[in-house]
Amino acid sequence: MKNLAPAEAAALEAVETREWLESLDYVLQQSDKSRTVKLLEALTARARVAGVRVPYAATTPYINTISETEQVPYPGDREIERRMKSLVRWNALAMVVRGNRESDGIGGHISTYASAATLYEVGFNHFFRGKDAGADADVIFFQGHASPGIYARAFIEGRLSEQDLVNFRHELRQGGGLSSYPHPWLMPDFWEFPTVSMGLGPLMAIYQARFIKYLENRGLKAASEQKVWAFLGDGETDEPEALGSISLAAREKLDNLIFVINCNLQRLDGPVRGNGQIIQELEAVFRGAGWNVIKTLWGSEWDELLERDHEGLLIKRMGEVVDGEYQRYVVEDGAYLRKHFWGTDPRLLEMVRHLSDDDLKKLRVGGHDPVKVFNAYRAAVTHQGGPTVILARTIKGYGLGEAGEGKNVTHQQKKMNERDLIHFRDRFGIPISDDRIADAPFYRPDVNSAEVKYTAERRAALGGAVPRRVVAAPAFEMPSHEAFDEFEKGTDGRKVSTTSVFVKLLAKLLKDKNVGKLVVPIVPDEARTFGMESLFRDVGIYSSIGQLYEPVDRTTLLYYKEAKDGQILEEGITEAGSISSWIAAGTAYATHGVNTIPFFIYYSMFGFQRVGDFIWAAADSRCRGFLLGGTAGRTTLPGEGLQHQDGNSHTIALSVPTCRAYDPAFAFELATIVEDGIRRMYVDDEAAFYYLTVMNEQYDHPAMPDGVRDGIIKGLYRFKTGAAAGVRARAQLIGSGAILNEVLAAQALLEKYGVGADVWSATSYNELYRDANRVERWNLMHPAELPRTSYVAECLSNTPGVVVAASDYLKSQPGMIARFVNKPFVTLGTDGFGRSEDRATLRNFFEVDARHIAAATLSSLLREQAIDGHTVATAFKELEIDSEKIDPAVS
Ligand SMILES: Cc1ncc(C[n+]2csc(CCOP(=O)(O)OP(=O)(O)O)c2C)c(N)n1
Ligand SMILES: [Mg+2]
Repeated sequence: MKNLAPAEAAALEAVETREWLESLDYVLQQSDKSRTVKLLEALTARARVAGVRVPYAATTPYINTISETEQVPYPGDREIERRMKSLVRWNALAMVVRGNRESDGIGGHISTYASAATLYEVGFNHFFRGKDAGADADVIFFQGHASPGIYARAFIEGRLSEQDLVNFRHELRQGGGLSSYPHPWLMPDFWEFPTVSMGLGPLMAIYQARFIKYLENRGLKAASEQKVWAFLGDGETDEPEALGSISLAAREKLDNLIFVINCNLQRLDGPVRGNGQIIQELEAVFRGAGWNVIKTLWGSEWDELLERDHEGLLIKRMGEVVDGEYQRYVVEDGAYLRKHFWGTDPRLLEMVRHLSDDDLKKLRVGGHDPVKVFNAYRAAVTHQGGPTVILARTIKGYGLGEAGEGKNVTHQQKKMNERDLIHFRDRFGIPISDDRIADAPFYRPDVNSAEVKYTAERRAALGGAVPRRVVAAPAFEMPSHEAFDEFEKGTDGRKVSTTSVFVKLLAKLLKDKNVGKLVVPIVPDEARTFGMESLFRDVGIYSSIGQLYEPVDRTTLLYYKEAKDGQILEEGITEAGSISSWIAAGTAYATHGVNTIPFFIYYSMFGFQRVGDFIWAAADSRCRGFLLGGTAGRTTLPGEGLQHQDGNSHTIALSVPTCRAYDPAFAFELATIVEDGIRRMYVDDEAAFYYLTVMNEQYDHPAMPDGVRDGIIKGLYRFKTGAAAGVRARAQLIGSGAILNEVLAAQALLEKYGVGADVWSATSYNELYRDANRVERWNLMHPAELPRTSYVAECLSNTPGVVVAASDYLKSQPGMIARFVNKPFVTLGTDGFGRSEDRATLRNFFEVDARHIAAATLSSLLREQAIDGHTVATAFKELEIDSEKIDPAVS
């Protein structure tokens, strides 16, 4: 054709195109679809060899992925389901409207659920499996702001009372209320997973799906049909956590995972992508990552139009309208649609000539059509070999009409006047009379009504109510004390770090006959940092496909062993992913009825301050387990400098109510805390988890003194008594973690200046503070009764001399307990930015070495006039204290 005249060439091209298409039609008729795919692949490959650059298309046309011809008919009773859905819509709306009338500003959301109602109802009626389905029960992350709809359904099902709905967002009323969002902490029989800090849900869902495969591959859970459903907003996908691990889901072939993204094209302030198309953007991202992407964009009314779209004009038009414009169509009438959507081409206008403006307005989007949603879900649950994402197009505030449908303010809409309520009632056929409508009464059909009976039958067939949190873990047998015993004997002069003590303890627990299988070690590419590589060989690294290669270090003792039943979750460099695995494992006692005990060890600086919000969600989830902040301590980690040296984590840990944080110094302390922690979490069922900082300084560990077990757990015990006779003054020195050794050295220094000091180990300032607060509060509330004494006051108040406390963390750590001890109290700590330096220099810089501890003690004693100025001046000189040195806290 190269040498032909243009007209001739065009004619020939048309013939050629037709022939190719006819060939394709023939193949489509004769063979199944896979044959077509193979042919197209072969053609593409041949073209590539010939140097043709076939353009890469990450997206498909802006139409439904599942064509009408692929659909199966809807299996349910459409009419009953529609009525039920309308009632759920109404009660959800009434709950928020009434709540805000009664107490202005109480909040709640109407428009999110209004957009998602069909997505949920199809799930409830046909897919979501409840707890009675046993191992097959689904795991569902509900979109947090859709909670009113989930409550409204539970109300109609008879699981919640009218009073519960009245008490939405009034949790402190008599009998309790409904929490604003999914919070297992506040509604432990209802919600399973907190989702409302946006982005956390999707990431936790991915790791939950992966953890299910881990449990199944390790024989801790029967192989199942269980699915993890994560419902999220399109705006939410801007959170890096939401999309951050989608490649893992594809790599791990998580066909038990389904994301449903409610694409109402809006977020809080306005359109998600006014000038673009969020759905196409998400399709590209998920397809690129290897997900099965199902777009559900158009309702059944469009099928006939698309069928007549022989020239592809409609598809083209659908694909060129930006989201801001699509949003506009929601608020405009049919005439506007005719002019602006269809009117761009006379042939398009012709296609809809037979439709009235009203008809045009009634062409639904896919996420509001149960048939389309059902078929999308069906395709998702039967898809094998990878995760599925459903991009369901919906309308924010669907049905609210003037009160907010499609409007930018709709997310915040909480109030509706009588006219709006009447409009909504009429649109959804709610049987409430004119004279009552203004009060927005709840409406629950009779238990014998078709809606309630149908719904109950559907739920019974699918394994019972959803959502429901049930704890059905089997009885727990404590590990044998032998696993901890060794650490109580001390290291006999051998210098080891608390990190290696932990790793040794972990190895012992992994071998324990009671808990060995249940231990889940989790590490984000730091195993070698913590000396854990011996575990690679011993218990293997989990890999869903085993090991397809011979590891480079195969001949060495500690080779990199990946196995299908491997026990270690080596997550790679993702603290967010690792903590999500930790949450999945730490809540498995409820989600899966398995008492897994997760130990997540990481660089301590990259824990609370990097993934703190996940830790908060873990607490909300009633998560159990151990977090180990490795390489901890601002001055104990040398060299790494400002971004790595952690002096903060204990302070942040205090803010998490169910977190018990410890800074142990000695092997026996660590072993005692872990043993007690396992008992309290797994035997006594306490809803708590543990945070332990472990350090990499090596030193000798003494044997466990008698009678200190209780003090270790409570947070303080006297480790060593100082000289009492023949001394000029007395003092109480407190240390924790590696700094306890500096305190012990300071004790020796102080003896030279005639000061006899006792040395205390503070394993947990946070626990001491909580106890003291509890006691102080009791005393405040009971002014006429004998006051109680806090544990820390019991320990220290009647001891002689001043108190000096030093740690590798902020001064506020010991500072928290100072006011409960009726004595002069000096706190030393590491406020400020870290530095790359060696340990001794760092401790001098932050003034937490033995010299500064001794100097601070003498200084405090002088102020108390318990020692003479000359001795202190001499000591300062001999200890080389630079009184004018810069303040590390502000340098
Ligand atoms: C981490 C976080 N940041 C901000 C918010 C506040 N917020 C709640 S809903 C919302 C908009 C949600 O938009 P989208 O995800 O599209 O959900 P939709 O309601 O449209 O379904 C925002 C910003 C939050 N809950 N979490
Ligand atoms: Mg949205």
